[in-house]
Formats: sequence, structure tokens, C-alpha cells
Amino acid sequence: EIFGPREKNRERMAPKNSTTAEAENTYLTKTSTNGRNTERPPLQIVWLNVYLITALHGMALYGLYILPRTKPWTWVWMGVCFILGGAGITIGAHRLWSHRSFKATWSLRLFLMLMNCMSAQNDIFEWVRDHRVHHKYSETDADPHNAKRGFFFSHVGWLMVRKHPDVRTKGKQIDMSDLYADNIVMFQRRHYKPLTIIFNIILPTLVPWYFWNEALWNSFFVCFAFRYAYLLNVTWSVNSFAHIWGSRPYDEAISPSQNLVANLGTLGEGYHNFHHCFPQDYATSELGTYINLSKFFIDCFALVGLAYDLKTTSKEAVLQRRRRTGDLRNQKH
Ligand code: ST9
Ligand code: ZN
Ligand code: ZN
Repeated sequence: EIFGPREKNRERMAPKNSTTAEAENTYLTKTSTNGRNTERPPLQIVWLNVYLITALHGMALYGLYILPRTKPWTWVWMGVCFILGGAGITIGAHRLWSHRSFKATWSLRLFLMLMNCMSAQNDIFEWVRDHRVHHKYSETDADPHNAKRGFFFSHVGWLMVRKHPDVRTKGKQIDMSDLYADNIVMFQRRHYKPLTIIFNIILPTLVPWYFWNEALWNSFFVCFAFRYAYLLNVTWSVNSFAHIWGSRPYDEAISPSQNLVANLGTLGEGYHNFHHCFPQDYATSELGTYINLSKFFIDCFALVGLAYDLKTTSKEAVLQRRRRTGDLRNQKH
């Protein structure tokens, strides 16, 4: 398990002068219990990102405003783009490439890579490296969107500043050999800019114009700007909402939580307490397909042979974990 649950979190939550924790995690010694590192280098704001992200949100609000005036087929297409792009993140970048929770044929990987371009959340390689380092060093300075630095930082602020040096140092130690060996991921990385411009901007905008005579202006603001900003925010909500609010039945000592709000928008990625405990589970929950469209799609892919070796967690392992660290901790058994 290369990026499995961090048992050390238990030590992090333990009384501060736990010397074992300090000796094992030098990056933790600088971090107080509220997660604030007094030695953190000053924030270096990347103003271009601030402008671009703000401009996108302005355009998205305008898209929402004109939405009632656009054709119903345009709404349908926006929904289709949202789900396809979302699948490129949840099923592709997250459950397949970050966690290897199932295997996929060449054609499914190609499809997921193209759909991943539709959500423009950095190329798969970069997304996976940030995500693996997030799991392994969750809520320390090496976590790119460290939730201990507050709601805004974990939601979007981390994309507007230079990364903490620990992210780079720890990130370089993450095993990425599986991604280097994946031609489809490497192809995407080499041609990321044109691919993402085509799949995130041009295709969503042109389809309504070409097929049902929607005004280009309308489809740009609705199917690109509004849909993209919405998708980014629901994705980011897993890093912010689901690292702050919700229940923690599997591990009470970690911040990731079961968050219904995050779950609803993300095709089933809000079962975050479960996910941080069992990151290799393809369903990211023990509740079957309940509010989990991503699991449903992976099951469909498996039915037709495009996905295989789906990894799950046994009921016994889940129960043991709940008894050891979760809501059954104080029960006699
Ligand atoms: C976006 C990503 O939105 C969202 C990810 C969310 C993840 C959520 C996970 C939750 C679970 C799944 C839920 C899915 C739900 C989906 C719902 C769907 C319906 N390790 O990057 P630079 C190196 S993206 C090792 O410039 P700076 C790097 O290689 C949105 N090394 O860092 C380079 O080295 P070298 C669009 C690392 O300068 C050097 O550091 N994008 C790592 O600090 C510099 O790299 C944007 O808005 C690492 N982890 O700048 C912004 N990281 O020089 C795009 C970096 O040797 N990003 N390195 O090549 C940027 O502009 C910049 O990265 C920055 C930081 C300004 C943020
Ligand atoms: Zn997380
Ligand atoms: Zn994950």
C-alpha cells in the first residue's frame, strides 16, 4: 500500500510531547496542534491565478444569470459535460490513477483521460502526485491543501499561492513509477494545454451551437464557465467541507469526514472518513451505490469487461477499524 491510511495521525492527535511522533515525523515537529507552523515561509501570492479564478467565477455567475434564457438541450449538454468531466476526475484521476482501486483496459483509460481533460484540474500526473501526498501527509505542511490552514486555503487558496516547500520535498519521494509507465497519462502530460482547451472549452461550447443553434455566447458562459466553476467548487468541497464538517465513524482522530453536501455534488466522493481509512476501496464507501454514481459507473464498466480487479474492503475489516479507532471504540466486544 503506497499511500495508505496514516496510522501516524493517531500520534499527531496524541498529547503534544509524544517523542515517538516527533522523532518519526520531522515535518510535524514544527507544527503545533492547531496545525499552524510558525516557521512557515511568507505567502507568495500568484496574482495571475487570483485573477483567472476570480474572472472564471464572475463569468460563471453571468452564465447562471442567462441560464433560464438558454435552450433546454443546452442544460442537458451542460449536465452531460459535468458528469463526463466529473467521471474523468472521480473514476479516472482519483479511483483509478491515484489509488489503483481497480484496473482498466486501454480503451477505458483513453476515455477517462479525455474526460479528465474536460475538467481541467491539472494533468493526471500532477493531480495524482498532489493527491497521494495529501493522503500520506494529510493535514501537515506537506499536504498541498492542508485543511489545518483554514477553509479558504483548503478550498481554493492553495491554488493561488506557491506551495509549501514540504509539498515538493515529500512529493518527490512519492512512488510515481506506475504513472510514468502509463503511456496514456504521459501522452496527456505532453499535450495537456491543447487537449484541455479542446475538451474543456471548445467542445462544450461548440456542440450546442452546431446541433441546436444555441448562441455561441450562451453556450460559452453556460457550458464552459458555469459548468467548469461548479465542477471545481464541488471538487474543492471535498478538501474543505469534508475535511471540516461531518461524522467520523471509522476514525475519530482524523479530520476527513462523511459529508453529505460534498457527496451530493461529487458523484459519491464525500464518504471521506471511510476513504482516508480505506483508500484502496473502489467504492470509497460501504453503502453500495447509495449516492455514488462513480461506483455505479465502475460496476457498469466491469460488467462489459472494461474494468476489472475491483478492490473492496471486507465487512470484518471495517468493523475492526470502527472498534479500534471509530464509533465502536468504547464498546465491549
Ligand atoms: C484543481 C485541482 O482544481 C483540484 C484538485 C482537488 C483534489 C480533490 C481531492 C478530493 C478527492 C476526490 C474528489 C473528486 C471529486 C470530483 C467531483 C466531480 C463531480 N510533489 O506547481 P508548481 C514541483 S486545478 C512533488 O509551479 P508552485 C513541480 O514539479 C485547477 N513536486 O508549484 C515543480 O518542480 P520542477 C486549475 C511537486 O510554484 C515545482 O514543484 N489550476 C509537487 O508552488 C513547482 O511546481 C490552477 O488553478 C508535489 N506534490 O505553484 C492552478 N507539486 O520545478 C494550477 C509541485 O522541478 N497550479 N511540485 O518542475 C499552479 O498554478 C501552481 O501549481 C501553484 C503553485 C501556483 C498552485
Ligand atoms: Zn482528503
Ligand atoms: Zn483519495
